[in-house]
Amino acid sequence: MYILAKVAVVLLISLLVMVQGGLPGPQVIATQGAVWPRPQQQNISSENYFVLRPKKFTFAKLNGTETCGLLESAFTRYYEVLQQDAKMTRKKLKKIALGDGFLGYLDELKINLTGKCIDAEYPTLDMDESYKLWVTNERVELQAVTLWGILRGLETFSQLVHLDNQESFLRINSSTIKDFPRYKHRGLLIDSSRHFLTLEKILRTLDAMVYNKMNALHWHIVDDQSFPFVSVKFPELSQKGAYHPYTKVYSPEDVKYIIKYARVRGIRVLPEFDTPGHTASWGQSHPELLTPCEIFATYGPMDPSKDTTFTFLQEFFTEIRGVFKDNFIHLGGDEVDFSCWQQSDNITSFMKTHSIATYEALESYYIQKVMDLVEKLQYNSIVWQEVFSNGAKLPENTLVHVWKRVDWKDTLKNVTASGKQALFSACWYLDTLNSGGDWEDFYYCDPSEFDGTAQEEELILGGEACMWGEVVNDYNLISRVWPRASAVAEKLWSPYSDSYDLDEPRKRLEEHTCRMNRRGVEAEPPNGPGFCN
Ligand code: CP6
Repeated sequence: MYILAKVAVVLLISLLVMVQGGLPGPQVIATQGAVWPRPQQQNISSENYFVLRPKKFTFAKLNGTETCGLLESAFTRYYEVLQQDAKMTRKKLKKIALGDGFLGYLDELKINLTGKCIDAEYPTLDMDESYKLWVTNERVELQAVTLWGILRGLETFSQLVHLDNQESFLRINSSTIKDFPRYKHRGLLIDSSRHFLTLEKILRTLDAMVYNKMNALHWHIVDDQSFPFVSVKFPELSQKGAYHPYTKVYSPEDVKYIIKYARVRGIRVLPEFDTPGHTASWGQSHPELLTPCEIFATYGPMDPSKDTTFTFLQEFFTEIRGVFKDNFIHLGGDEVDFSCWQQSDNITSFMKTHSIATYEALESYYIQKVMDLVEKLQYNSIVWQEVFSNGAKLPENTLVHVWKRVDWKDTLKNVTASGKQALFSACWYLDTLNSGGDWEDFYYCDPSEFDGTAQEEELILGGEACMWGEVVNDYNLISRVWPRASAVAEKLWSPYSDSYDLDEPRKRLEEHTCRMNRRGVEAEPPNGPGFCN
């Protein structure tokens, strides 16, 4: 009996292996021609399709559509993407008979930009990124009011194009898409202070952001460890504060290049000059800015008791205003260590004469002055949540950036209940690593899931995935961020979903990751074993 059972089991297993064709298949079968992040409304046929002939294909402006360099360069970029995709087709099979559902060749996409095309324009928090896309028998057209909407629509169009099952031609299924973002601020934080990141990796990061419809690069450019930003007015800041005064710095040309590269792709660049804490590198050349700590003979946070601190910052941010043209700047304000202020007799007497009772109030005094001076420079401020919880009086359009994981729902409630606008990052830390599949943790977390009224929920403008740089440099930046940040990108763009079943996004992310790989982004596999075409 026992032997018989054994034989049966062996036979059964061999049968299974034969049916399987020997190799176990990939665990997650990728979708084909699915869009990431998922559009708000989409109707994509699985049977009816067009064939795109890459060499013949053009973007054709509808009568009346204005053009400008930004639009033309976007056409060039996406034309290149299609040529790249075309390289996957197997030439031998080109003459394959086209089956049922073939609707014809798709040789042009009509571009209908109903608004203006302006090369000098910068993307803003309030830009309109909505678009409509028809790829049907009646109409093959991309329509948007703004250039930014056209850019998002071109990305979607390029993702619909995929290799057919026989890998012989580029296929695009008959589709109708109406799309717009759920949140207007969809950001990624990179940290170039803990490790220097080269221009090249920052540009690749911007490319990947485009593929994920992210629109804000939060550049945590300086911190305690290094000051790579080259100031024209205060060159000593990077000369003394960078890891290397010539090779590990961002020259004014580098910064300009990054901002322009981002701008033409519809991405805002928001620098963070984090103060009064996290400022040790400023002290390498300007120790007078920092509070001397009496006990350890070191330096602490910026010294709020001296007027010269603020005159310096006034001059510094005046230069910054001319470089970073977005309406927002991130002023930090997080994790201020009060111990040094506590030790300082000078600070103690300053607090007495100004009737400042607590260190929280002292930080508020400091940051309010900084917010006031950047407001005079026509900047709106973004600040980390401590600035809010310490009770600082925030100017009208200040955004409070919620980053602490503990009690984040309460924090969002408190911020929005007080009428302040918020950005969310609390569960989107890319530096916390879980083996494989941890994009799902990011995906399960949704900023709207706090106990707020509809009006309070409206005050959440979006969020950011955060790639802090303590253990991340040029060599692992891209693969650590992507495709994990893609999960955040979809939370911020696509309609709300409370489903615990991630089967659908899992397959789509599998395809999206392969697509990013093809486009030169070294994204890591999100779902365990598998392969890309
Ligand atoms: N650096 C700065 C950091 C962090 C913050 N500010 C940080 C703190 C905790 C975690 C991750 C990052 N590395 N300047 C807090 C906003 Cl878990």
